[in-house]
Amino acid sequence: MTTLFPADSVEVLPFDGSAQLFPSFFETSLAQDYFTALNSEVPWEEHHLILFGKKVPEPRRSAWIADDDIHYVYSGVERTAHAWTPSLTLIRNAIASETHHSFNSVLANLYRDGNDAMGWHADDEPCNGPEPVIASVSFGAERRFDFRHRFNKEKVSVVLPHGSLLLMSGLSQHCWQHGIARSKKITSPRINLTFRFVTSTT
Ligand SMILES: O=C(O)CCC(=O)C(=O)O
Ligand SMILES: [Mn+2]
Repeated sequence: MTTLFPADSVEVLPFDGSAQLFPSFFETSLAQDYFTALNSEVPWEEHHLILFGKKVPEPRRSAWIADDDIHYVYSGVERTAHAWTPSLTLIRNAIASETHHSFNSVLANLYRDGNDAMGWHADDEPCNGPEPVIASVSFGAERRFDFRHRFNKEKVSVVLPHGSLLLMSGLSQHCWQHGIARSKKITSPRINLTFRFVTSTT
């Protein structure tokens, strides 16, 4: 059997699911071109979350991009899906052909600097299916990605390099939560794309 994967990959999770890191999935200069293109192509939005009954802005910019027939309800609100941009289409195609998985949507996140973050969560909504396959691509500043086991609280961390792919699958969303912590040391932006295959929730 031939594998289309780049030779060097590492398994990040010790058990209960898989998170396979391909540190240089895209070579540096292509990754830089994608960062620049995505920064201007993606319709970055400020979203809000309800924290202790108060509406607060999320500490990052984001945008939801999906195929035409996909509707997605997030916290009771239908999230408006944007159209695929040229770079997002190229990246989706590259990832689909290398991983042999298909993706019909992507959540794009822009962390402007180390003050932007993402809290502990798992991508385990029913629309993601029973064992979601999530392909997470990173461009720009390196950030630490933390996993925390839901039941025994074991922690595992990995730094996500510019141009890397983290492929999460199996029980990873059921048994582990993940997040990106704030870091005062980070002064430059990072773009993250999490490709998913979702079933419509409306
Ligand atoms: O920025 C990251 O690496 C994580 C993003 C993430 O977990 C998500 O979009 O669900
Ligand atoms: Mn996530």
